[in-house]
Amino acid sequence: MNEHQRSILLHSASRFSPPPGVKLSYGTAGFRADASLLESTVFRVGILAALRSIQTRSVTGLMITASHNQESDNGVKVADPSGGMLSQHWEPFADALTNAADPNTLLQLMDDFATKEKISLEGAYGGEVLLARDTRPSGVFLAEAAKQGITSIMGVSATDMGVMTTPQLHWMVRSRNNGMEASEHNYYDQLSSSFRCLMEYIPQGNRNNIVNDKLIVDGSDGVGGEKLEILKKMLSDLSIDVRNRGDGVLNEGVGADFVQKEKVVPRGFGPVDVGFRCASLDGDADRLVYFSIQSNSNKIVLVDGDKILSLFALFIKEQLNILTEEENGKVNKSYQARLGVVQTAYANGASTHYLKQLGLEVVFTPTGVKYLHEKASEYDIGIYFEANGHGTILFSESFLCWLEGKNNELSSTSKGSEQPKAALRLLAVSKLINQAVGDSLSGLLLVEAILKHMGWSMLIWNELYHDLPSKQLKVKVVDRTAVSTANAETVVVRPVGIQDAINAETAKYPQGRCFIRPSGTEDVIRVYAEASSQEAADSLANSVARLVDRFLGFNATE
Ligand code: NG1
Ligand code: ZN
Repeated sequence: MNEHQRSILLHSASRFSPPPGVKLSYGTAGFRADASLLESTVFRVGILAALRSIQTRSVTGLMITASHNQESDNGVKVADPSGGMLSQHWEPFADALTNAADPNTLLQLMDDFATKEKISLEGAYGGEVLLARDTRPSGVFLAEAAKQGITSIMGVSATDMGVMTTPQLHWMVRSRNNGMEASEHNYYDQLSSSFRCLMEYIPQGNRNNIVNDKLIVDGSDGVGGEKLEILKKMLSDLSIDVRNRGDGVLNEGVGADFVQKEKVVPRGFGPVDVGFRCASLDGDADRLVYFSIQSNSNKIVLVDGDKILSLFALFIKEQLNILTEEENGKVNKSYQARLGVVQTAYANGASTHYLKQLGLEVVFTPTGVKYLHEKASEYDIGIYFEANGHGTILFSESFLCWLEGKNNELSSTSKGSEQPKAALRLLAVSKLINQAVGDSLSGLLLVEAILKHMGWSMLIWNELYHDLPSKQLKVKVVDRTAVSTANAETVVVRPVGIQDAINAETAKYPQGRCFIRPSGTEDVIRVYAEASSQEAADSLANSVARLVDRFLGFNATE
């Protein structure tokens, strides 16, 4: 790098010293920690996002959020030019950059990386980073640090989008790089118009059956509630009551993570809501779960990411079947779209069984949307979801091209038949669903559209299959990196011996399944157990948590 660039960086980096003794790592959701520890990290991630923009000659994104974590935490992650997560081969550089002890070490790292990755630091290319934050108060000073980091790279500008949901920012990055307009209004416009298109093609028979009761949404007191308020004004076929719009404490007793893990009624909901369709978003609105409230109880019936995935898969399969159905005595075989479903070990066993029995190809990846997203992109239509409600649908360019062509051909030759409608529905889904990243707002509109299409209540949807009872626990350990896993996190390879002990415990329970893995976002080992009854799942999870403590806990002797 030239002297001018060097002096700009030395000057700005000296104002953002890393807190002593803190080592952070770019996990499944970027860097996360108590907000007070993050200023220098966010500054340095600003630098990283700028370098990535220069290297790819494209717009990148920087999002400041700690999603479902408590309000005092914050985090930062980079959106790649595709709108997806930062390319994995940049993660070690992110770690090294954030943990560099002083400005000179930082510059040396940058020099080495820039040479290796052929990134010009001479200001020759005008890069751009879109920057946004969730509603956490700490986001304000962290966004300033990010701007300083981005603009300390010559030729790169920071465009502050203000308060956005994580998926909105990813959508904007993707749209900008596809040469499309990418304002917040464009986002609402695309979602609402594709939703209207799906409404238009609801089968005649189901029109009278329309599910017209209102939907109540828990905004987790985060950014999702206020954005949904804007979006809902653009929809005429849907009545939405938004609760927890930001007047209470973010993620405290509310939100998708709370609802999915605790399975109890979130704050702001009560007995008057019994019988209604309810949904919860998380703090940055990239997760979505549905639920209904049981009468005379604070328990909920949870309709999680696995069931949203099943609903989407069912609908898409139905449209594909219509498109390839026999017409005039011959099967339309012009395009065999590969439809794939991607899950993680957290997917309820009953959902996997259901999807396979529909004849779908189901594959597994480790936890973390970057893995699911990558796998899903191998299909013409790849649907992925984590049980916690994070997921989306990806369409291949070649399939969308074929669909456009099919639509043009059919609209002239088969007017009024179901085939052109199926093509239009799939095209509308590809526009409604956020293909950059899981998005609770677009996911919610797709769920609502499909329920109306099917003429289903939430009760019928929930009956697609019955979840096996499950239990999740977390165990604090001395060093979570002591655990390493294989086979999409279903088998522990280190520490030696623990997997045999888990197997022996699991074998005691009918339909038992259990695995452990180190969390990528918290300093804990997570335990997941499934069995034929809730008592059995609880008991299996507890026994395995004790095993984890014995092998890795603070009193472990090995
Ligand atoms: P970790 O902390 O690695 O389990 C959690 C979620 C992931 C993913 C990330 C990112 C569970 C069990 N894990 O990761 O699925 O969503 O956060 O937000 O829900
Ligand atoms: Zn989130």
